[in-house]
Amino acid sequence: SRQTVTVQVGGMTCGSCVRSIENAVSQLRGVHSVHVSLKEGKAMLTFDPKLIEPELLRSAIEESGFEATLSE
Ligand code: 9UX
Repeated sequence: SRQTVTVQVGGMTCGSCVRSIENAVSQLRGVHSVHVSLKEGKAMLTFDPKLIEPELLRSAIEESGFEATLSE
């Protein structure tokens, strides 16, 4: 199954920030896709809710060095 979530991300200032978040999150088991928008300051993810939950996605982004807040 597939679910979507948006995470508000603070502290991104360049394209390397985007790539580091995409790399970190995409390696987590259960993540189908991740797209990070530098301009909008957010990450949009799809994942299998049986394998991972939104809070772990949020905390992985924070562990990468950014402020991360689940939205909606
Ligand atoms: Mo760019 Mo982002 O020099 O953490 S990598 S600001």
